[in-house]
Formats: sequence, structure tokens, C-alpha cells
Amino acid sequence: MGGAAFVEGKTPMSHFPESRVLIIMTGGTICMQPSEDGLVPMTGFLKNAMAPRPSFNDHSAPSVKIHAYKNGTKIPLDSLRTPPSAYSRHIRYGILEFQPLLDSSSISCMGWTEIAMTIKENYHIFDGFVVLHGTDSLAYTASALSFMMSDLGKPVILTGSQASIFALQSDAVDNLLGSLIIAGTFVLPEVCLFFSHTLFRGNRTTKVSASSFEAFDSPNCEPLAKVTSLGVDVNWALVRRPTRIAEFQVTKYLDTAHVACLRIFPGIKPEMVDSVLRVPNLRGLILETFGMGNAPGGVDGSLTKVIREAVERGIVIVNVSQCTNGFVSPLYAPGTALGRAGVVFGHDLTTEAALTKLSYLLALPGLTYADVTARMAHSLRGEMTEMALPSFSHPAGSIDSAVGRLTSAETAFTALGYAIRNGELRTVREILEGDEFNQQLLKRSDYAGNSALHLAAVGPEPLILRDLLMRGASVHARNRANNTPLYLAEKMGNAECVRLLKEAGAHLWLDNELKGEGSRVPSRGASRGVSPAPSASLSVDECGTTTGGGGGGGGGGGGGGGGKAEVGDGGVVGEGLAPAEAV
Ligand code: ASN
Repeated sequence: MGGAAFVEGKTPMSHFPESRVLIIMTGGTICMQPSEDGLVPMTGFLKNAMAPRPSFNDHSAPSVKIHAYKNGTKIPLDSLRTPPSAYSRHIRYGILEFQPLLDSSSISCMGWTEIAMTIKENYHIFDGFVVLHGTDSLAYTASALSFMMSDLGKPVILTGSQASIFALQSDAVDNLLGSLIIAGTFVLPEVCLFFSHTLFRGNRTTKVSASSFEAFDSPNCEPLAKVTSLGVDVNWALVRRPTRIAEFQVTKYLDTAHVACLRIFPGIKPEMVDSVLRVPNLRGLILETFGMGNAPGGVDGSLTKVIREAVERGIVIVNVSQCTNGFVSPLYAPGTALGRAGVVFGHDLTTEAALTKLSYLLALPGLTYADVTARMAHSLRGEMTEMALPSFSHPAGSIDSAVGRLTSAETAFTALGYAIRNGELRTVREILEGDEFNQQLLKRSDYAGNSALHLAAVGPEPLILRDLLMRGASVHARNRANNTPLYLAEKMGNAECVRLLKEAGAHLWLDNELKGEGSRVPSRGASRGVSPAPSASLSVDECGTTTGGGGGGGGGGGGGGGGKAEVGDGGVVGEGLAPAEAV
């Protein structure tokens, strides 16, 4: 993930655009230093831990200030930027530190609210967020944040380390650098956990080792991405996409005060379970059972009786497995008894996800007991594997002959570009029907970095734009000129597209963005059809979807200008992000 153009010790005039990432430092071993009282978190992480390291600081403009918001107040932050990554971008970042910094064993619902609200306040001025956090409760925090944040459109990446960044041998630099680069490069609209070169969906993770650098696993869900010597290999088919038009929202509170977790063991007495279930004001219990959801039946079924009575008192009881791998099933006889007693089967939820999901649902106003149990049994944020749905047939069977001859995603993307330009909603739908194409084409971009949504933003048919949004196209993707679909729609005066994009959470980056001021990176090859600032006459050809030149598709790099083949070989004109706004 090193930068091809970076020479250590030099401060090159960079031609590459910058992404902006806000780091939220909550504490944890990553920032700890030895003291008389053992390891304690140290403040000043940017200055003490990051500034001296060349991979975090290209010494381009050490005094540049950016701004961020905290509790409604705009505050200036020192910033640094990385050398250009393999994706031909710098990541400029600043840090907001918790006061006080915490060992993660002390994090609570208040800390989660603080993280979530900080992201909400700064959502419009950063491309992505990295949360530095101790590892001990990291999987709980990742799960909690995933439920608190709905309709997230930007990456939120949690990380930490097993050894302090100040230690000679540590995993801290790799974990932090990987998180920064991913957060600043890919529009991954999920709460993720990055550790040991692997990006996981946050609410699928669990801490599996107290000391190994491979501290986390996601036993029932493949990683979302892997970092290798070649770059970041994102499994786009797995990445969640928005399925409705809605703005990013944060639910501020979780009801962690009235839920508990209990691990079944051989010989457990019904009275023990009963006394937990009679804790005053208890509203929910996560029951960790054996294997596929087994619990001792008892000769007289007394455990089941205790559980049934609690359910009748309105306590939500969720069955999850003690095994890290696999899922609970109501197939076993005692399991069936639990099911009849009203226990919800949590399928392959981790305990961390089950506990935080239940706390989230119990905090939502107006939900009945039936609403909560129904939602517990279904995936809200990809935290559990849904039962298999009937698969769609291949699209080629149902579409007209021209499209039916498609042999590759590149050709399909070109066909999609033409259909968008011509305002042919039906053809657009036909091309996108079918799970395989649907997933790939929304992530693709042409040689100028335009996604299907960019093209629709300048096209004649707002219904196409709406359709793409409903299929999960990202409103935050940038083309190679660093422009978002909203910017292009504004520029074209497509009022309906502007309205829809804003409704879906899109925003302009700077007050002066439309004036095209202040943020341009010099062009190095302006003759490649990349329009420095798209003009009112912008056409699909200028957006680069024709079959000539760039070959109709830069590969599924995902947005944010992120695809390897999409960026860095000329004509890059920064418009959306100022290198760093002086405060
Ligand atoms: N005790 C530390 C914490 O969770 C462990 C770590 O970060 N590696 O804050």
C-alpha cells in the first residue's frame, strides 16, 4: 500500500488529490505508555505517535489546520497527510481525542453515543472515519455503532492494537495505516473493524486472542477486504449498500441498563436463571446455549418453565450459541421447547451483536414486544445471515438481443451508460436485474471515474437516478476529477436529480465548490477527455462511457476515486476537496 511517487525525506509537490479522514481516539493500548501505575493512555497521539513516522507524514505542510466539530463547536485541528498511496491519493487527517482516554473495558453506552455523535457532526466534512479503541471491548463497540447508525454512506473503521505504537514490535502502525487508507479510498458504507490486514464487518466480529496480532475473527461472515502486497482486495459482493433513499441518522441511546447475558453450563440450576430474570426492570436476556441452541431440559422441564414465565412477563430472551462458528436452530427437542417458551432464535449472531442489537431495539420508541422479537430475528445491518432467498434467473434470458449478447461487465457498463444517456429506464432496469450484474455494475466506473450514478446525475431521466439509488448506488463516490454526482447534477441544473441526491444523503463539500475555487490540483494531461469542471454541455461521451479511449471501465475499485486503474494516470483535477482549508 506504499505510494509509488513518494521518496522518503523529500517533500514533493504532489499532483495527487487528498481525501480527508477524521480519527476519533478513545484510548486503548495503541496509545498507551508505561507509567508507575502500569500502561496508561497518553494524549497527543498525532504529535507524538504519527508525526515522526514517514508513512503517516509526508512533511508537505506540517502546520496546516483543518476543522472539525465537537458538541456543536467548530474547532481547529492540526492535520497531517500520508504520502500518496497505491491508489494515488493522499490521506489528510486530524484527531479528536476523548477526554479522558479510556481503557476499553471502561467504555459504555455513553462512549458509543459520543463516538456516533462526533461522526454525525463531522459527516459532511470528511470522507471517512477511523475510531481508535482498545481491543477488549472493540467488537461490542463495533456492533453498537452499526445499529446506532442508519443509512450510513461513508466508511467508519474501528481499529486498535495489541501492542502500543511506542513499542518496538507492534501491530499498531499496520492497523492504523491500513484503516486510514481504506477509509480515505473506498466508499464502504459500513461500520467495519480492521485488524491484522483484514477488514471485517464490525457486527460480525469477536475478539479471539488476548495476545496474538490476529486478535479478531468474523467466524460467520467472510472478510469485507484483505490487504496484500498488491493493494486492498475488496469483496464488493459482500459490502452492504443502501436499499432506500434516506439520510444518515444516528440513534443516540442504547438501553444497555436493562439487558443481561447468561452462559448456560452443565448443571445450571433453574433458580439461578430465574434470579437473573428477576433482576428489577430487566427487559432482555441473551442466553448463550450449547451447540445449535441446546439447553438442559430438566426432568421436569423446570428451566423451560422459568424461561416461559419470564417471556410472559415481557422479557425478550434471545438464544445464541456458545460456539463461535455456526448458528442456533430450533431443531433439537430442548431447542424446540425453548422456541415454544417464546425464545427468539438468534441464528448466527455473535453475543456482542445480540446484546447491542437488543439494547438498540429496546431503546427505540414505540416498539411493542412483538416488534422487538420480530426485528431480532432478521438482519438489520448485516449482523446475521438471512435465510436463503430464491435466486434470480440470469438476466440474459429476459432482455433484448443487443443486451443479451453481453459477454462482460465492461460491455454491460458501456451499454448501461448509453441507456442512462438516452433516458431508457426500462433498459437500465433490464441490465441491472440479476444479482451478479447488479452488484458489479454499481461499483464500476468508466475511465474518467464516473459511476452509473454520476452519469444519471447528468442524464435526462431522474427516474433512472432514483432507480440506481434504490439499488444502493453510493452518493459519495467521486470521479477522477474528485466530483460527486450531486456536484455534476448542480452544474447541469438538474433540479430533480439534485433533490433526489440530497434526499439520499448527498452533500456538497465546500461552500465554494460550485465556484470551482481554491482546491485545484494542477492537471497533468488535460487532453484525455477529463473535463476540469463539468460544463453545462457535459455529455456521456465527456464522462467517458463511450467505448473508445479508456476501454469502458476501470474495474470495480469502488468509488472515492478508489479503483487502482482509475486514478493517477493523468488529468486529475481536484475540485471536491480542498487540500486543507485554513481555519
Ligand atoms: N486493555 C486494552 C483495551 O482494551 C487492550 C488493548 O487495547 N489491546 O483498552
